[in-house]
Amino acid sequence: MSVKDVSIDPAVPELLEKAENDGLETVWHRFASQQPQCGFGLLGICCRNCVQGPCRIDPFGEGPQKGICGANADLIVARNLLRSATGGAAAHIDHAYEAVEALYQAAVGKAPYEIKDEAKLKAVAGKLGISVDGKDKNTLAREVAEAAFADFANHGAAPMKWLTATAPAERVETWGKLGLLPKNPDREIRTAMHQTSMGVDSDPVNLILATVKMGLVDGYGGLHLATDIQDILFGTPSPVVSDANLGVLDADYVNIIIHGHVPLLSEKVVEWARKLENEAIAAGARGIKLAGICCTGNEVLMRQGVPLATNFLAQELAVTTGAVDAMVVDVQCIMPSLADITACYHTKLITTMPIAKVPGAEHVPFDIEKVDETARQIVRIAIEAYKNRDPEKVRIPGHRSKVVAGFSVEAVVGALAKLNADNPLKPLVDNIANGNILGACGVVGCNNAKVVQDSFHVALVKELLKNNVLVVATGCAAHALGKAGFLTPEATLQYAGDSLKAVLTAVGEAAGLKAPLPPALHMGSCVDNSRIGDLLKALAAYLNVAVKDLPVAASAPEYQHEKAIAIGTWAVALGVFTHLGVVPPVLGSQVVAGALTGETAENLLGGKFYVETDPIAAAQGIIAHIKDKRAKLGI
Ligand code: SF4
Ligand code: MSK
Repeated sequence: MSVKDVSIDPAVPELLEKAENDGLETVWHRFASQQPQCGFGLLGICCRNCVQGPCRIDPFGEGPQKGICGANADLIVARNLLRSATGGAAAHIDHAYEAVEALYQAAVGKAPYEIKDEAKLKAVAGKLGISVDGKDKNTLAREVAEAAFADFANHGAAPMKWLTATAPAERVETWGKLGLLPKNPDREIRTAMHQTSMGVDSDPVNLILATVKMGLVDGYGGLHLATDIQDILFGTPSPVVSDANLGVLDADYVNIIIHGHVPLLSEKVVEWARKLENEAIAAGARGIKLAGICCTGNEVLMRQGVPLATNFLAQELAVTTGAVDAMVVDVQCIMPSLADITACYHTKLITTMPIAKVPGAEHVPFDIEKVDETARQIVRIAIEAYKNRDPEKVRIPGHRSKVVAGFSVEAVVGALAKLNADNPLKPLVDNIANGNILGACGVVGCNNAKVVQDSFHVALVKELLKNNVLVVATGCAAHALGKAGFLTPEATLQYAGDSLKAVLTAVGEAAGLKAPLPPALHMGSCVDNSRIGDLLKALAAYLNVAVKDLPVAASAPEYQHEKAIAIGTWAVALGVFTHLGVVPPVLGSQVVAGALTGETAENLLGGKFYVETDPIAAAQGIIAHIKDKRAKLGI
């Protein structure tokens, strides 16, 4: 693969050329130098779970069929998969836990955050069975935080409260019958690590069921918990207009990029960047521009209107512009190579979390009680760095696209309420029932160096829209669609099939937008996949069917992270047909691959994985599934 042909984002080849001229290596160069990748690893049949190994199974049946301890391919693949899902869930749960701690500290006056969304606070409290009567917002916030802490301290037999309070009742019953209801998220992670250690579980089916359970730990102890708490603290998103792609950087300004996943510090960096504009002007700039990468980017886009710089694969190239004064990172999806790239420019790489340090970066520790001081210090480091910027090294690609983001469930229902105030979901459901909207697909997840950047997201979505399938998007998929111009009213006119276009136009007009709703609705970050789950729950409840019966699907076309494996497993457990555009490392075991993509998953859960590496074929597979569900519903 030529490194010039790695992305459909027009900013990428321009900056790759600059990177090469500046003597830099990027993710794509390293991907090329890793070829060919290990076939055992790709199939999932390599085990390092004890020091007798590594052991490898010969996929052709001629060499060893068992590891030294006797583990066969099915066991090794199943064990590796559960460990990946556990890694992903751990990341989301640690994130959610930090948000809960912040809420608690804010509620007791120890952290300088205002509780911004009292309505959401009351709604969450209500779901948890906490009485809201006569309580001020700090008291109620403390009680909600304590309810979350109680899940982490749960030593009894009751399932996780956050799950039973937020998941569809029909699902809770189904998972209960299968013995899959998780209790304490921390304990589930510990148990899964134990279960997969050498000489414990050797039953691949039992391990697959544990993986499904880990998906539920992720979905409710991670995604849903994080979204709820972040909305309470920082506000539930509502539609906002901004821009995407590296053209949002401006050579005349101090440019600060915020990157990672947890918005606790980045919200404050945004606040302080706005407060310290004068210092930037005194330093000779025209002000301060902020831009986001990965899911921290999505968080501050939705709530603060901060533009998106780029998604996962192009994070190094953002620095290569030579115009970034500080890249502030928290956790997850931060390439270790950023330090090598920032070393070639004046850019300050600032790490902030104790578990995510990078040699060569400046570490400014996030301390919740002093978060204002931390954020102020970070902005001042950026302003100082700006003074050292070398204009000769600056090249900002001219590409930027308008985006409309921030479609929380509350915002979607709010827009629909303009059509039917008493029964907001009715217009949506009526249009699904009459076929104007064929169905819906959540397009989510990462970039992956194995896929031409953004190409799968865009080709798949184009095909779905043409066929009147409404798209909702999160994560780096949402960035990809934003950069390619799919998050705008204009995209509805350009890409949506006629009946979908008519519906989106009617809703947009009724909502007072004077334009159609975008055909792909930006619903947020990776943890905000919980919003998609909530929307499905509401639609299923309205129709009095199970989520598994809805004409919907999910797709992670370019996923790379373990978190995506956990999220995808949660989606399947919810009953959703879940497409993967990159082959997961399970093909070394027919038992595991077959269970996840075949009748076993479908019979037990109603959902299953669907692996297809061609975007058009994938869209056709999703459409066929949606039509099948419609036929079964008799619509
Ligand atoms: Fe080999 Fe078994 Fe040890 Fe894995 S656990 S490395 S298969 S001996
Ligand atoms: S940031 S997890 S590359 S979506 Fe959420 Fe993007 Fe995937 Fe990271």
